[in-house]
Parts: sequence; structure tokens; C-alpha cells
Amino acid sequence: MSSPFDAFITNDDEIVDLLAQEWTRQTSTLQLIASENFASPAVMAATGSILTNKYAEGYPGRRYYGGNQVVDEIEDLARRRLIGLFGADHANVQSHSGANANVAVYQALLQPGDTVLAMRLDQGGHLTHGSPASMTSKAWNFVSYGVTPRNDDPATPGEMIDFDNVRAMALEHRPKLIVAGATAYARRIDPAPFREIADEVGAMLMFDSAHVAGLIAGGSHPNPVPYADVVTFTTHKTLRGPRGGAILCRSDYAKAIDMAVFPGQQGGPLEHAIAAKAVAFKEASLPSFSVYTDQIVANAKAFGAALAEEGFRMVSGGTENHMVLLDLREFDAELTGKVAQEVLDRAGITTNRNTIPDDPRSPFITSGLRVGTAAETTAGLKQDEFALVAALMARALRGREDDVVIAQVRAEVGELCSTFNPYVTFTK
Ligand code: DSN
Repeated sequence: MSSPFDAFITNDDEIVDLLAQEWTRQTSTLQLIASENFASPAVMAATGSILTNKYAEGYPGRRYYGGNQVVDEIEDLARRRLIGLFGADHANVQSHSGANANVAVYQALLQPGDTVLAMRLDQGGHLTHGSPASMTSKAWNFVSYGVTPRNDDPATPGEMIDFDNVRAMALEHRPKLIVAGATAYARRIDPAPFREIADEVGAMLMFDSAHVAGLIAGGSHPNPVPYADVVTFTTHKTLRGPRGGAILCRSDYAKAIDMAVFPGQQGGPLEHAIAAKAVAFKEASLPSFSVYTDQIVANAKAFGAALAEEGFRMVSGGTENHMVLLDLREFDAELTGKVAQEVLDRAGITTNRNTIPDDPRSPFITSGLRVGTAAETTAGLKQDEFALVAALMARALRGREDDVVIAQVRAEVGELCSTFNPYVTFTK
């Protein structure tokens, strides 16, 4: 079957063919990558709109090119809708990605060499939180905090953000900026203790809400805007918009943030993506979006519980957001994240390997697997279906040497996907 969205590409057989292949992949396999989602046809239509043809360097009312009367209204609408969704004094919707948004904030608020305290990548943080592989660690002096040690007592689970460590590091290093937020952390991140620690040491606070932005918009997670000086996020994860980033900040920082994004970091903004962001912000303001985000969280809980029943260990013993971070070693000491990801790919279940706290294996191999429920919740899966997916994952991984087992799981995945097609769900 070919996608209805490629009907306009009539003169490029190679791309039409590849789009058809990707349509088949997306609609016949399960998408469990925690940072992915299915944007609505309205979001995709805006992304593919005539706005891709317009140059608009600058900001509404202050452009370096003519002909931006309509574009100004579009970008203003996106900014107003974003502020309406989360609060905040000022919005910048031009960042091409979450990574760009983070770097723009550092550029706006810091001098080269200033100290920043953020979560370490191998404890759940992001590359732009000062990983040695990222330019952020070369331009600024990052020091890091992590999670508490593993504790298998469900009453006092470990592997949670270690606020004693955050405070101790802040007191020792006196950072100019503290970064809250993570990419591989299944627990709710409370912004209040971060604000307290930032105030104690006179630091600014940035909350990177890339993963949970949709959960915040839907009211399923606490809003960091009242606590943080700056909030960054991506628009394409739980927020279910086009690929991109955005920044919210207090008015004191508005000018510096805008200058850092353009002309500091980027050239012409992607106004087609900005129009699509505006569409997504409107969708996220509807009551049905809260129902959706509550379902994401309920699905993750059910998914985690079913995976635990199958013998997987959930890092931190549970989940409170859209993701489950699995330690594979309890399930099978020999099974690496890399192999698990490859086996599940063969079975039609798309995941990503991930390091877990204190992982003895390299980031390329890993002992962990990260799964998320945002995309397949969009497709309509509920708790019972996620329990079935957990069983299918366990079967595929136990039978990974047996092609017949993999083929059987692949067939059952295909059956599930034929009932829950995200693109059909949207048009119902
Ligand atoms: N790549 C994103 C994720 O998967 O979490 C972070 O940038």
C-alpha cells in the first residue's frame, strides 16, 4: 500500500517507492521509540506547505526580507498559542531541534567556560547536557549529577535523581546554570527542588522538557514554567507536532534568547515547520489531548508491569511518564541492548538500545532498552494491547535463535498493526 501523502510526488519514482516502503514499515510494525510519535495529517500538511518557499530571517515585525506579512502572522500565532499552552512571558519557536534550542540557551545565558550543572548522559541526561561527545562540553564547563544507587525494595526505589548529589555539586561548583530534564528517565521530574537548589547557589535554571512536553501540555505532568528561567523542548515527541524545537523564557531573557537563536545560531527559520508547530499547539490545547496524555501514562504503567511479569527489570522499579527503561540483564544476562534491538526489529517491534545507570557495557552495546508508549497510544493501543506487546517482546527475545518464533511474532505484530493503523485512526 502506498501512503496518501505521497500522491503529489508524481515525477520521482525512487522517492515515491521509498516513501511507500516507509509507509509500510510505519503501519505494519510497532513504533516504541520513546522520542517518536505520529503527527496528525493537519501537522503534516502544514509541514509540507508553500511556506517552505519563504525566507524570513529575523522575527515578526523585524525581518531582513520583504513579503513577510503573512509569515509574521503565522509565527506570532505559533508564539501566542505556545504561551497559551504553558504560560511563560516569551516564546521562541524558531529552533530547528531540541539540541539547537539547548545550545541557544547556553549561548544566551553564559560566557564561554562558564560552569553548568546537568544530568550525565549515562545516567539519563542528553548529549547537549555536556556529554564529552558534544560541542557543549567544549564551550562550557559542565559538571554533572546522577541518580541514586539501585535499590530493589519497591518502597524505596533507587535510580531516581539524587537531589543530595545535585545540591552537593551545586554548592561545590557554583554553576551559573543548572539544567533539569532527561532523555532516558522514566520518573516524574519535580521542578521545585531544582529551583530551591538554584536559588541557594544563585544559579539560573533551565528545564529541558523535550520528552515530557506533551505530558505537561496535557496536564499529566507538572509544568516547569513557573519554576524555571528557561524551558526548552522538542515539538515532535509526546507533544505530537512536527520535528523541531522551541524555547519559553522569562521576559528578562527574551532578547538574549532571540538573538542567540537568530542570528547567533541559525539562519532563516523554517516557517512551514513553525506553521505546523502552531497547528500542534492548538491540537495540544484541546480537552482530547489531555485524555491522550493520560492514556500514554496509563499505557506505560501497564506496559512496564507486563514487562516486569516477563522477567525484565525496570530501571527505578517503575514508570511515571511515557517511557520504560529496561535493564535486560535480569531477563537474560547474555542479552545486550544492541542484540535486543536487532532481534525486535526482525520481529517488527522498533525500539532503541540505551545505557542504564552504571552500565558495564559501552553505549554502542548497552545493557538497556528504552521503550515508549506515545506513538502507539496515538495509534489507539490501550493497556491490554501493551500487555500483549510485552508478551510478544519476551517471546521474540527468548526465541531469538529460532526464525520460526521470530516469524510468528512478526505475524502477530502485523495483525495488531492492521487493527491499529495510526493514519487511519486520525481520519476516523
Ligand atoms: N534523540 C532523542 C531521544 O531519542 O531521546 C534525544 O535527542
